[in-house]
Amino acid sequence: MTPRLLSPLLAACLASLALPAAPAPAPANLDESKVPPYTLPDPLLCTDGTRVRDAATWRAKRRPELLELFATQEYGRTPSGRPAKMHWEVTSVDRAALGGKAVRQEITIWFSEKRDGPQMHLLIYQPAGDAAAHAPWPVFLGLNFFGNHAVHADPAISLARPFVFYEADRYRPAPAGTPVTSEQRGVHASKWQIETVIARGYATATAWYHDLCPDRGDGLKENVPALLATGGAEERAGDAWGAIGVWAWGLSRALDVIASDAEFDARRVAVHGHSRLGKAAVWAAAQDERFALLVSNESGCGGAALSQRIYGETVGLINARFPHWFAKNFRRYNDHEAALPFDQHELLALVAPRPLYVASAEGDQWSDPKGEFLGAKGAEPVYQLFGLQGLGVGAMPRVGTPVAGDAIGYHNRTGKHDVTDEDWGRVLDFADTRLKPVK
Ligand code: GTR
Repeated sequence: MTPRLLSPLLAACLASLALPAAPAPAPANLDESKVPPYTLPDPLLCTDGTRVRDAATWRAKRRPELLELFATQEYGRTPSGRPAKMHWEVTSVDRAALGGKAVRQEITIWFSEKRDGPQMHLLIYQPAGDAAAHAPWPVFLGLNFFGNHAVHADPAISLARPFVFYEADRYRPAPAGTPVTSEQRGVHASKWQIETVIARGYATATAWYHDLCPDRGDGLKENVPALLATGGAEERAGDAWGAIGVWAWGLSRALDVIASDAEFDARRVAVHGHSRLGKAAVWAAAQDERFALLVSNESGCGGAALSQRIYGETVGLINARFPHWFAKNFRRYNDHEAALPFDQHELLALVAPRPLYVASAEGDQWSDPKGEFLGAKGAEPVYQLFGLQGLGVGAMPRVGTPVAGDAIGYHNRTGKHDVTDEDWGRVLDFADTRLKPVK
């Protein structure tokens, strides 16, 4: 569990914020002129009023304090480390996959000794052939929405256990017993760009997020949260984890497995995620310093976007629609964002000094592109403690113009809520100079 580090005064203060009796949340604001005035908390100001002036104090004092606040007030506490009986096995390998360009591996990770118990299916592609001389590979790791078979049309990818099916880009619960069919292969291939990532000299690893915890109201009663007995969405303790915490934990378990394979460079694993899975990636990178780089793609509310702007999706709206995503304590801040003892720029700051890329889309105002830019910008004072400048720009760049300083990159592309080849191109350019082999 994360350590208990809050001052008794702050803890008492937070506990006194009663859980409201769930009134309907205020509707979303999408008008910049209606963003209320707000003061962002200073990431360098400790709860005891002292100021952080160096990286050592940040690490020893302020970073653990913020982690504790995010755990207790937003995402819930993360059980520490991997379960004692976790084990894994490579279930398939093809050294000439994708027409000889890639090595494809599938690995099953069981979270207990029970082979019929909670398990996650990891799919990894890495460059093959002559390129193999460049191993160990840096890795992009991220969870997927629709099952591993959706990230590429490769017919050899095992089909996920189904309970959803797809119509073009949509999904809904399938009638019991509906099989996943091969037409669902590759439906999200454009969001993964696997050939491109491999051609650029990276491995790419993914698992279906439902393997960890199904994304529905009662999902916290299944798979990993059931194994660890952390409680259902309504029954759990106020600071017990929600689904985003479980997904973030799963990313760390995937990293455990990747780090055990000498073909991958455990010091160069980037974690990435889109939307709700972007929120999970941010929380994973904030907690687990083994992740060498973070990519947040339109992670929005509860991800990279500032909560206090109250623009697009809000704390109240997200908790009403997804009561299983965050800790129950987060509901204290429904329509009450000013009471938050932090804002999301401080979550991004927990990634420092590791490189961070925040990607937004102009057509995705629900995720608040400006709030995401300001989240990245607000993390800069912590990067500066490490002698890094951060973004290197003062104002939000024009749509379609990426910016990148020594440690933080940002773009706001045209188009809708999605992950596109443009997003990947910018991210790979950023990673190329920041995930260099460590000599
Ligand atoms: C939306 C939700 C967002 C985002 C998105 C997604 O319905 O409001 O927070 O997570 O789903 O994951 O695609």
